[in-house]
Amino acid sequence: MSYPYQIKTFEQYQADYKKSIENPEAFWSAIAENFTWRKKWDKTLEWNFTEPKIEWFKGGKLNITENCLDRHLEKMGNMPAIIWEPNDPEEHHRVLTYRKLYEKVCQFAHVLKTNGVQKGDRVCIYMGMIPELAIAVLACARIGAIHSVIFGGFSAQSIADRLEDAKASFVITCDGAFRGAKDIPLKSVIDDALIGNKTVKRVIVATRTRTPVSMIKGRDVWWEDEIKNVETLGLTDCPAEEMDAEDPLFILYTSGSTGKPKGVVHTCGGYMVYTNYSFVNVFQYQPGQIHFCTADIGWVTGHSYIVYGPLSAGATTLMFEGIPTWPDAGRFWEIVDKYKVNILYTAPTAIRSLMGFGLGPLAGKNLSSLQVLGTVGEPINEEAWHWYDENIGKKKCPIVDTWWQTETGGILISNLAGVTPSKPGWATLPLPGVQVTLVDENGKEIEQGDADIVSGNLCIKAPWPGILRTTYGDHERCRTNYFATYPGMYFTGDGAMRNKEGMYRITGRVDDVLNVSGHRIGTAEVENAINMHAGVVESAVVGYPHEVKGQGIYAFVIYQGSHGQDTHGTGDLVRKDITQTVTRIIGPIAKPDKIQFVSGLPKTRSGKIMRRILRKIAEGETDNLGDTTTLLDPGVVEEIKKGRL
Ligand code: 6R9
Repeated sequence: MSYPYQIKTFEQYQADYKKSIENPEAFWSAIAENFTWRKKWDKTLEWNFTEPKIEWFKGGKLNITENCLDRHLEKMGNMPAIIWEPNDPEEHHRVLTYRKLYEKVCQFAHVLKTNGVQKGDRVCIYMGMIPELAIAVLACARIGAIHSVIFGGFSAQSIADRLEDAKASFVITCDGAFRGAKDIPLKSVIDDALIGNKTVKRVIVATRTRTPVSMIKGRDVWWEDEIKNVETLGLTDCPAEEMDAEDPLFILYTSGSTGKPKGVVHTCGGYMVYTNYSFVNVFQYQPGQIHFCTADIGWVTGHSYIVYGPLSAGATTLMFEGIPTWPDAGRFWEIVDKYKVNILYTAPTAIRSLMGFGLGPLAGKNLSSLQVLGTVGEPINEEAWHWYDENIGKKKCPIVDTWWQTETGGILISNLAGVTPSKPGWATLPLPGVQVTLVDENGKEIEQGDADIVSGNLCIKAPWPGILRTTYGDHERCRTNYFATYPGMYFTGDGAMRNKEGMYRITGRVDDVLNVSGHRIGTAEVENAINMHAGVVESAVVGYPHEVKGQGIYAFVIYQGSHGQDTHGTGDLVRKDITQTVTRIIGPIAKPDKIQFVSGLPKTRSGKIMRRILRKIAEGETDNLGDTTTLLDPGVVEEIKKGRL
């Protein structure tokens, strides 16, 4: 494959950026020409950010899997598409060539069809990181079913909420998943999630861990049996469904500042073009290179940079089932060495956690294949950046700091590896087609003037092809969440700084969303879960700086337990109960790191919790709480300060 739209020099970046802003339609339609379309689009872009309504490649017909699979078969059928490294290093790895992956996707697409899945149906996928997960995703896309992948760490309750919101009629899962020393009973979690569910007709279960499962007659079938069945029927090639460019491709649930997670919807045409374009340019992918993105496919990073971006570019993508610290903290480096990985894309939290093990785990690992390093998910602190640069990249690999979101589909702000300048801690410049700006609280754009650095709320002024189109089943929520705060702009929820060169440094969320180990968690979600505990009267949750996770979760809880539990001294039992409740309702990723019992929360006279004060206390800045005179009971602040953990 060649990528005529791959930017090679800084000057070209500047020229392309200019072109993309002056005439976005001409710019993106020239890029879209490089893909396989059943029918070309009539209109490249139609949009307004008021409703909002965004349509890219309007009238175009395609199937994304023809771009990820079929078009590579003739010349690259024997090239590895997916290399899979199992959790247990002793187990044999698997390689799926483009030909093999194509066959497996077609076969499983037939399984979906024979089980009654139709175009437009929502299929929930809850699996571990095995090749069958990627196969399931692509098989859905092949027949036009809308996949919604749920990360294996979410609880039955979280899954139930998502199944209901998506009105999913099918579930694909595994008996269990291996993650480090753990064996997670996925099917059993699904069984719990399905209690009371009215929409799911069938559950397809792939075998992985041999954990005992209960298969419900008439509802549950084994993946392997179904494959045998389509083999017996002689079903091999499966023609791809013709999709409209604006037909939904997938739903991915993500946390916001209020309420339950929302289902971000991406569509076929724009998402394909944008993930491919950003993959090829940010990582400067060269044919034959091995790309290792360490994310889970349950997050957007896995969707865009393990599956769709790399495969649409004919790349070799490495998929890892396990975790960075098992069986020891040298696992990533062992994988890099074993497969001669060229591009490593991971999260700051993983880097910080591995830094903590020192250089021992690197001993004897040959990392000389590495050419490009990347980070994503949260701001990277300079110490971690330099450790990554010196010890992993040996100072010869550009590091791309890629800022983006579930809603953006692909990377929006990042340096391009070795092509545009990098700066530790800075995501740097927007990609072509991305019109970034900073605004103040009133939505007024901030001018740079003579200032070295300005800061504000990060917004985007015009659509790029990968932008979300709606939130599933609730378009109004999409409008109010992203397009109403600053009319005429997409508001990211992040704050950022900009320097004279026009580079951006993301400082973190400015709304009530936490970022724990690169995972987005809404404070309201955690509070609702804590409040489910019978003894809890009220709670407030804020983030605080955490050495490894980036942010930790600090909960202030008013507790009125029965049978005389002591919450003020050693209320550790109660803490454990509350933690268990959160794990049940959301999943282990949302567990509070600290729970402080309080007798009251700082509230305004109108009853609003003043989180600003709690945040400061959690951060340890107790001397500088600002104005507390508007509080209903200023005395409560003194008590909370004293009891700080
Ligand atoms: C891709 C992904 C999005 C939020 C985003 C921001 C934070 C992501 C970042 C970053 C600083 C980076 N974030 N990349 N912050 N520098 N390079 O992570 O999507 O899970 O939706 O999270 O993550 O706060 O708003 P998602």
